[in-house]
Amino acid sequence: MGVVNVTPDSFSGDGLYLRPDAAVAEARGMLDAGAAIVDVGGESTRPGSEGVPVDEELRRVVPVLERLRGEPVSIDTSKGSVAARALELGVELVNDVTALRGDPELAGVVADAGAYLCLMHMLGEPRTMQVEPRYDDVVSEVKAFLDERLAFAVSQGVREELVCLDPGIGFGKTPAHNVELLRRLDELVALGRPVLVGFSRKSTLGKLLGDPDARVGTTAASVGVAVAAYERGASILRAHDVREHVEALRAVAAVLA
Ligand code: HH2
Repeated sequence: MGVVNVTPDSFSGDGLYLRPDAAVAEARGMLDAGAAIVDVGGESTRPGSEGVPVDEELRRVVPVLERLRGEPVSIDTSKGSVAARALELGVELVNDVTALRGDPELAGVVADAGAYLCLMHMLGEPRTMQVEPRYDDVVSEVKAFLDERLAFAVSQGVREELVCLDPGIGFGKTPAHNVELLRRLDELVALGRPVLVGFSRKSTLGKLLGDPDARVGTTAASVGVAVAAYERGASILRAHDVREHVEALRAVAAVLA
């Protein structure tokens, strides 16, 4: 899954704000490089971010989605009205970092469209999530949360076979929590749904390499953890540097085959 941020403030610094043609070129490049889908987002969820009004989010993503019609696209949104417009424009998957806790309309929108849905774990909300996150056992708690949100989605009419689950790397987690989630990813895979992992460029990677103030991680570190996630059963890797991830994962898949 290639990341296409149509935002002025994404943590990874790749925001393609108000330049739909640049965002579309980026997305097409990712698909050419082997991405199975591109994830278009108009609201940054980086630690400390405040969220954007619906009109602004639509203004950012709609021109991009219009130009990408016919391509495999997901929409990174928590808003029912943004998802509804995106689905009209042919989007296949709704990627909701709130796991249907943000907007009560979203579940119905996804269910009515018969769309794929990603449910992600987040402790708290982006504005505050990195303020001393605490767990007794991060993996068990994330697993219980995802299990409950999956049951909720199904109760709202979303078909279980269309749902994937995501531990939410960096969303209310310390580097130790993020590493533990990846180390024990098999416990989340045991929920029986495809698992998506988004570790690409996240600050934990820079911290693992020795910079306590790191805000982003390198491409090499991102690829390394993507390979580790794949080996532990992840089905979808969300990445900014698609070509490097595809090359690494293809090679690893050949070794593991
Ligand atoms: N991470 C980000 C955004 N959306 N969605 C899922 N399912 N999983 C993730 O790990 C995830 C996500 C944050 O990364 P990015 O989109 O690059 O940054 P920003 O939110 O600042 O635009």
